[in-house]
Amino acid sequence: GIPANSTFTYKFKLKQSGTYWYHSHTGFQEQTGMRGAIVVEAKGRERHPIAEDHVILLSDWTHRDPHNLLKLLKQRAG
Ligand SMILES: [Cu+2]
Repeated sequence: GIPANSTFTYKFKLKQSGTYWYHSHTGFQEQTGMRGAIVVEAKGRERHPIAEDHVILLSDWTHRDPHNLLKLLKQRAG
């Protein structure tokens, strides 16, 4: 985990380019919005001078506390 109000720089070799998403696997951080998009551009590939990419990340959302929501999911058959 990364403490609040601090940073961590990940270093790893990229094997391919593309559009991906990141998200947390800690607690319910993903469910409460700790997620986003990462665009990895191919090294050395020329970009089209006019083309522009726009990433749209869609998600469902609830204002319920995720801990309470999980309890409901595991207790009610439906
Ligand atoms: Cu995951």
